[in-house]
Amino acid sequence: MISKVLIANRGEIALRIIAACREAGLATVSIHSEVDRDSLHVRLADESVCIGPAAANASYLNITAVIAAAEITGADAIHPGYGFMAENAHFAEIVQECGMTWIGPPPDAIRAMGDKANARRTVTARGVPVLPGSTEPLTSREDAAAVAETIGYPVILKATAGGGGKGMRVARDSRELKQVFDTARHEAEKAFGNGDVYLEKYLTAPRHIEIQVLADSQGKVVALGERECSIQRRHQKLIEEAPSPAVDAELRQKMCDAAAEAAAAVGYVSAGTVEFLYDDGQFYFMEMNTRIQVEHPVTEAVTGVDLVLEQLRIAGGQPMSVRRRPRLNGHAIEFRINAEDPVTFAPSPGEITELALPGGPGVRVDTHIYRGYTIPPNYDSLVAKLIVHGASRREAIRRAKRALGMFVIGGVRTSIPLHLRILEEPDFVEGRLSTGFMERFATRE
Ligand code: MV4
Repeated sequence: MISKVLIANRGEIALRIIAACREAGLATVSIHSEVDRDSLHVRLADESVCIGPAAANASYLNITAVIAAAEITGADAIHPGYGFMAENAHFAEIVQECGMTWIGPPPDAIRAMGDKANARRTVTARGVPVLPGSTEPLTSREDAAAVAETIGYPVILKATAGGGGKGMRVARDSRELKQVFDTARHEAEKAFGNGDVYLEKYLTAPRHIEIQVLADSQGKVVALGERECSIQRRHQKLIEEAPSPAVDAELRQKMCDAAAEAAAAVGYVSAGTVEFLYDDGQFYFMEMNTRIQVEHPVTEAVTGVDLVLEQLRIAGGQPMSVRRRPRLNGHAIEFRINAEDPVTFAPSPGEITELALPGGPGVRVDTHIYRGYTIPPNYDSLVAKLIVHGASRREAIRRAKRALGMFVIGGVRTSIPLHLRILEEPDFVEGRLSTGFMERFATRE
């Protein structure tokens, strides 16, 4: 059992974890950098420790400082949130070696999924569909060209140690493949300290559909349905929804079974997400995110499951409270509200001079900002998540327009106007989504 949780994060997710700890009757410790002294996660936790300067490397990513904060305050568990050290298997091991509970998956499961080529091989062995491609890292341009000839162009080179869109290169023919092979290897080596790359058939306009899973230490794995996350720009998601307009009950069952197999294949425990590409009736495993995700609330809305509370239960050794895959209730959509220019996407940090949050039926806002708060330039630009829930997708869209129209954030530019424009887009309204949506949307004006 655990009794005091240190939250190794900041922003809205730190508040979300504090909320779950309160529900579970657990004490909370927050950590903060020097620029985050006036943050709500500091005020709302039972205790808080300053762990270093603004730069994330010196504070939220400083293992020694985070562990020391836990030791000093007597925390017996650490929740990493998302980003920062959430998928750092080395950190997870240190937490455990220090006698504390890691509120997340086993370090070996993080590692198994962190190596993308290994993840591909591991899930394939369990019958999970993957795109045609190489099963071992490519050794040379000739090796790459030979694999590409057998599967056909276009192909995509991906870094074995990559993920989330970093270190990828598309080749439409053998000439392009020869050109990008060395670049891809060099980039992977520079970005991840590992130059291994593998190759897959490239889909030009797929949907990104992911499955939420929960697994407990009793060996139970439950898939909680999908989220459609196709609306993204430069691998930053903007809008996520559950269920996906493209998924019917039969496909959902197949994808949930595949996701549960993928999780079981690596001995997964805790909340996780299995990402698939979907195109023309077929789905293919892409990668598994071994953390709670930004967009988890849309799954909470349609399943009624408190995913962070389940993470706490599971980490404490209790069985999850979910017996089988929940029936989905209605439709939920999340809008990420960033402090950035809605046209250029340039960050727009600064003081929040005015704030009015929407509410009412079917509206949830997860945010850490308040009037008078200054958004520092050092971290990501997410300032709020609006989650709307309705009986149907149409009702959710109506509620989104109402809530975004009543959302007041003064002093910084935000993505609210962009979301209102997307909501008027016929392709969005009709659910005709793909990872190319934002490009089409941006270049048509
Ligand atoms: C792909 C792909 C098309 N074909 N793999 C991007 C993030 C990383 N997880 C994998 N990604 C992709 N892999 C094959 N074989 C297209 C993407 C991709 C993408 C995926 C999901 C959401 C947005 C995306 C935007 C561009 C490319």
